[in-house]
Amino acid sequence: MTAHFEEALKQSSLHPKPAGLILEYGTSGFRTNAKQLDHIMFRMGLLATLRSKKTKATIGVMVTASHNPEEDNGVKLIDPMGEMVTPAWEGYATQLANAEQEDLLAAMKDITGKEAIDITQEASVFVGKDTRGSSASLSQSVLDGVNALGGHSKNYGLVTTPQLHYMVCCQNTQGKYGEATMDGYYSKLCTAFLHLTKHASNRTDDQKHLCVDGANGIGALKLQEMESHVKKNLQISIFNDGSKGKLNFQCGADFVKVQQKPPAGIEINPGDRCCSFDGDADRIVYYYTDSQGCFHLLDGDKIATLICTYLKELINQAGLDLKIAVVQTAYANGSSTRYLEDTMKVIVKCTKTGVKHLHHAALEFDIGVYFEANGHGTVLFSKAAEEMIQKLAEDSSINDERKKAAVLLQSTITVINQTVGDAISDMLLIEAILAIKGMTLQQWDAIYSDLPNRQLKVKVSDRRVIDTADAERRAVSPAGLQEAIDTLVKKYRQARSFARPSGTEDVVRVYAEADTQEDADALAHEVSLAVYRLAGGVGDEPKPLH
Ligand code: G16
Repeated sequence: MTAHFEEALKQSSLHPKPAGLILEYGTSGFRTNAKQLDHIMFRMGLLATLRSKKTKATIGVMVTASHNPEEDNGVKLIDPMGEMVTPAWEGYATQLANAEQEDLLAAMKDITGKEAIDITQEASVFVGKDTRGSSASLSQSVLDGVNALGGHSKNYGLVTTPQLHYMVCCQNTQGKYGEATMDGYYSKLCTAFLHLTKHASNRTDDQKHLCVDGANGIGALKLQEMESHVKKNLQISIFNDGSKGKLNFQCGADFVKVQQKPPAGIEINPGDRCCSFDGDADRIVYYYTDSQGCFHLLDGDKIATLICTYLKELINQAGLDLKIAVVQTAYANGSSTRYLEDTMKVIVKCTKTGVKHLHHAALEFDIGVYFEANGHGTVLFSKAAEEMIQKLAEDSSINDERKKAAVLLQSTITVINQTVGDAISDMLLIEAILAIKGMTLQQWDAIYSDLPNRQLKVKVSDRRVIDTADAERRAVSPAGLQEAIDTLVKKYRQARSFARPSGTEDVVRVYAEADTQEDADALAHEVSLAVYRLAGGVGDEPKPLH
C-alpha cells in the first residue's frame, strides 16, 4: 500500500501546507483567501482519487469560491450521482487538509483503512474551475493530486459548478442522464426549453426578453455559449459579463438578495424582467422595478412557490397522485412558508443551511422542490414519479388534457438539472413557466407578499462559539444569546430572528423579519449587538441602519 502513497508524499512537498494552518470543510467545501489554498487543492485531488476508488465511480472537484470576493477561492467535492460529497467524507477532507506533511501518510492510510479502499482500484476525477485569477493554478494542483495517486483525470476547464455536477452524473449513469459534454448539456436543456415554450405561442417580443447579470463570472461566459440554442424563444441581454467589472463586486445574486437592490452595471427600465447569477452560477434571483422605480425581489422562496404552483397544476391535470413537498431553511420568508402550508397545502420542511441538507430532505418525496432564499435550489423527482409520468405520456388511451400535462411534465423534468441548484437550468425553467402561464413578474410577485427582512454580518474572533439547534433557528451557545434574541423579538410584530456562523465566510450571519422594514432593520441591528457582545465581537460595535 505504501508504494502507492510514496509518490503522493513526494509531490505533496511541492504543495506545502503552511505550518499550523487549520481549515474546515464548511457549508460547501473549503473556502478562504486563495493564497492559503494550494495544499488544500492538491490534497483534495488525493481525496477525490480515494473516493473514486472507494465508490468505483467518477468524482468531481470544482475549484470555486462562488459568491465570495475575487481574492478568495475554494473547492467543492462532487459525489457519483452529482450530489455534494457525503458528510463522512467531509470529515476526511478536513483531516487530510490539516495534517502536517509528516502526518500525511498516516492520514491517507487511516482513511484507506477505515473505508477498506482497494488502492489498486482505477480512479477517475473530473475537474472544473471558475473564472477567478487564482483558479487556473489551483485546479492544476487538484490535477497534480489526482495524478500523484495514479488516478485518471478529465479537465473540463471553465465550467459552472452545476455543469460539473451534471457531467459527473452523466458519466456515472453511462449517459442515461445525458451526455457528459458541454454540447450534451446545452442540447438537453435547450431542447426541453424550446419544447415547453412551444406551448406558449402568443408571447410578445417583450415577453421573450430577459436581462441577466452574470456577476462578472463564469455564468456570463456559459450563457453566451448557450444563447444561440434558445434565441428563437428567449433573447438574453447579458450584463456584468466579466469583460471589465470585478467578480461579485456590487453585482450577482448574493449582492442583490442581501442588499435588496439592483446590481451595478445594469440599466433597468420599469417592467424589465431581470435576474442575477452568482459567481459560479448555482444561484439565481429575479427582480424588476415598478412604474414608481421601486425595486421588487423574487428570491428563492418566490421561485420555489412558482415552481410548486406550476407542478401542482400539471399533476392535477395529468390526474397523477404524487406528493409534492418544499424544502426551505431558516432564511425562508415567513410569508412563503405560510402561503405554501396554508394556501397551497403542501408539506414544508426546514433544514440547516447548505444545499446538501436540502437535497437530502427533498429525496424523501415523489417531487421535492428545494430552494434556499438566496436562490440556490432545484427540483428532485423520484424514480417512481418519473416512470409514472413517462408511462402516462406514452399512453394513447388518455384524453388530450391529461396527455398535454404529462408531456409538459416530461419536458419539465428534462430542463431541470436535478444534481444541484443550477442558475441556467432554473432560469430556463422559470422562463418556461412564465411563458406557459402567460405570467408577468408582477403577477408572480403578487402570489404572496414578503415580510420585510434584513440580513447582517457580525465579525467575531471565533464564530464557532455560536452553536445552533432546530435547523439553526435557535442558538444553543454562547450562554444568554437565545434568551437575548427571544426578548428582542417580543418587541416587534410578526417578528423572527436568528444568528448562525457562516460556513463560507468568517462572519456570523444575522437574519430578522418583522411587519415593517424599520422594525426588521431595528431587530437585525439589536440582535447583531447581542451577538457582538455575547459572542466576542471584534472591531467597532454594529451601528444602527438608520
Ligand atoms: C454556499 C452553499 C449554500 C449556502 C451559501 C451560504 O453557496 O452552497 O447552500 O446558502 O453557501 O452559506 P453560509 O451562510 O454558511 O456562508 P455558494 O453559492 O456560495 O456556494
